[in-house]
Amino acid sequence: MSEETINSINGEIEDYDASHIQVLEGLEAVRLRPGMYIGSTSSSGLHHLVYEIVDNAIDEALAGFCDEVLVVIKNDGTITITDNGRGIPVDVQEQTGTSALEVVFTVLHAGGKFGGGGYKVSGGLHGVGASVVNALSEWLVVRVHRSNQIHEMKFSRGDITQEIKVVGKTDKSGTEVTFKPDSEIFDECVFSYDILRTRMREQAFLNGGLRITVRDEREGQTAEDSMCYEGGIIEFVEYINRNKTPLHDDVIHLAEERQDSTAEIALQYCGDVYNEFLLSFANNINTPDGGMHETGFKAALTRVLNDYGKKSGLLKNDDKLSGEDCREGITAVISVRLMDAQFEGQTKSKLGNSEIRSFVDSLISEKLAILFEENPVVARSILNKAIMASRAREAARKARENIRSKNALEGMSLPGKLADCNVDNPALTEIYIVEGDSAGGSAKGGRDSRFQAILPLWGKMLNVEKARADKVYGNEKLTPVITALGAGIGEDFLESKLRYHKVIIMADADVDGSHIRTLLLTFFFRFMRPLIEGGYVYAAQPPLFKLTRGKTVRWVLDESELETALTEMRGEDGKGKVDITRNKGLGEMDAHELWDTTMNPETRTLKRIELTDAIEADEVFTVLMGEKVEPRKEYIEKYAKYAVNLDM
Ligand code: TTJ
Repeated sequence: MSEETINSINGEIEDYDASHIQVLEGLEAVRLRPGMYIGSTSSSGLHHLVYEIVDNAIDEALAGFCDEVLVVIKNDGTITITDNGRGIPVDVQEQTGTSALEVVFTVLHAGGKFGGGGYKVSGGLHGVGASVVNALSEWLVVRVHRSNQIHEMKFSRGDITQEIKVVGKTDKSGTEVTFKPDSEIFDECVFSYDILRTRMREQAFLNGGLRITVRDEREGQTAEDSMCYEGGIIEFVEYINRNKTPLHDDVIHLAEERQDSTAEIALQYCGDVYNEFLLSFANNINTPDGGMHETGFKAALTRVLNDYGKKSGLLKNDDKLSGEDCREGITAVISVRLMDAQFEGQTKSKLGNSEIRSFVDSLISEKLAILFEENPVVARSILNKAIMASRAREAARKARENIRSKNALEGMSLPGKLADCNVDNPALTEIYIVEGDSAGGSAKGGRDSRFQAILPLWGKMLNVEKARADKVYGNEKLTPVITALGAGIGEDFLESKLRYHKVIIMADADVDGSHIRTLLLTFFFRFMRPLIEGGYVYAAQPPLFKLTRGKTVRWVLDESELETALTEMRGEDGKGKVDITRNKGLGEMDAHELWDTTMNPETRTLKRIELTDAIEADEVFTVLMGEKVEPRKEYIEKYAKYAVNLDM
C-alpha cells in the first residue's frame, strides 16, 4: 500500500468513509481465486508475496522516510521484511473504529485506489496490497516500532488472531512483517534466494541510495547480499555492461520531472555488442513488453541520431538510420514514475499512458541533442556504430531476401538433410536437431517418423554473438535450421508458421555437445527470441552411463539414478559384476537404444529451456560467447554449475 493510501486512511481521517474505498471485497475472494491476485500459485506467485510487502517499504523510502529494507528467509518456512520507516499508524480512529494497520492487512483494494491515488498501480497483478499476502499466509505477524513502543498484531489466513497490543519498548521506528505462505494455496513454499536477490538488486538500482539487504538464514545457508547503489540506474547500466566493452566511458544519464511524473534514462553503447538491451520500468515495475515510455524513447533517439548525423556530415545525402541501427549495441534503462499507471496487454506488462510518450520523447530530444553538442567524441563514435549497423543491415536485408526468394522459387524447399515427419500438425510434431552425421543416422533409425523429424548438423557453427545479422542470414550451417523451422528470423519471425512445436537440441553430454547447444541457444535467443519465450525449445537428455552385466545392457540418465540401477542389476545376491562406463556420445547407442533412452516420449527426459531473467540470460550469452576472454574464464570457474545449467 502506498504512503498516500495510508495517509488518506489515517492522515486525512476526517474525509475517511467507505466511499473512498472503491472496491471492498472479503479476503475469501483472494483465497478462492489466488491466481487473479498474484498471477499464479507456483514459484512466481510465492515470490510475488514478498515483492508485494517490499513494495510497501519502498513506498515509504520514496516518500523520504526510510533508507533500509531487510529481507530475511528464515529456517521455518517464513520470511521477514523490515524497514526503518515511520511505522504504519496503529492508533484506532474514532470515526472508523479501526487502525490504519488493520486496514492495510485486512482490506482488499483491487482495481482502484484510495483517496488521492499516488504512485500505485490500478489493476493488474502489482500493487494488490499487503492484505492479499495476509489472506494467502498460514499466519502473519506485523510489528510496528513507533512512538517508543513495539506494537504487534497477528493474523491467520487473513483473519485477526490477535488485536494490536504493545509487546515491548523500542528506540527505533519502522515496520516488520513476518509471514508463512499457506501450503494449502501454493504448490511449493520454498523461497529461492537467487530469485529474491535478483529482484531486490533490481529494486536497489531503481531506488538509488536505498539499501536493500537479503539474507538466507535457512539451515546450511549463509548467503547475504547488501545492495545500495548511490548511482541508481547509472550503476544499473554499468552492472549490465560490466563484461562488455563500452564505446564511451561514461553512462549517459538524462532525467526530468514534471508535475506528476518523472522520467529517467541511463544508456551506454558497447562496441562489441550487436543487439540492443532495453529495460523499462513504470513505478518500479518492469514492463517487458515496453509501452509508451519505450516508444517515446526509441522515436526520439532515432531522430536525434539522424539529426546529428546530418549536421555533422557523417550521414551523406539523404541516408537515414533506422531505429534498429540507432540501437545496435545499446544498453538502456528507462524508469518513469507517474500517477495512475495503466498496464495493458494480457500480462499487464506494457505501459499504456500516452502522455508519457511525449514526455520521454521531448526529454531525449532536448537533452541528448545538447549532450551530443557538448561531447562530439562520444557522439561521433555512437554515430559511426549506427552507420556500420545500417550497412550491415542492408547486407542482411539482401541476404534475407535471397532466402525468401529462394523459398518462393523452390516452393519453400526444405533442407536436403532434413528427414521430415509425416504428420503436418505442428502442435503434434517435434524436430530433433542433432549434432553429427552418425548420431543423425541413429536418430533417423530410432525415431517415430510419424511425428519426429531429424535435422543433422555438423561441423563448426557460427558464433552469432560475434557476428552481425548479415553473416547470420547467409550462414550455411544456420540456414537449414531457419528453413526447417519455417517461421523466419529476426523481425520476420512468425510463431504461427513454426513447423514443429517441440524443437529439441540433441547433443552429446560432453564439452563439444555443450558448446553446440550453447551456440544454438545463443542463436535462438538473439534471432528467434519468441521461440525460447514460447517454451518451444528443449534439450534432449541422453543417458550419462552404460551398465553392462554379461549380455544385459542398461542405460542410466545421471548420478541420481546410478545407485538404484546398480543394485537392481547386481541381482538378489548383490554379487553380479556390473561394468560402468560413461556414455561418450550419441554415437555409442544404436537406433533402438537411442529411441528407448532419449526419444521415446514415454520414457525420455526432456529439459525445457527457460530463460526467466533477461538480464541473466544476456549476461550468460555475453560472457560465454562474447569477445572478452577473462570474464569468460572467471565465469566458468565461478559458475561452472550454471554454465552447465544453461543446457537446462
Ligand atoms: C504512512 O504515513 C504515516 C506514517 O506511516 C506511513 C507508513 O505506513 N509507512 C510504512 C508502511 N512504512 N512501511 C510500511 C510497510 C512496511 C512493510 C515491510 C510492510 C507493510 C505492509 C507496510
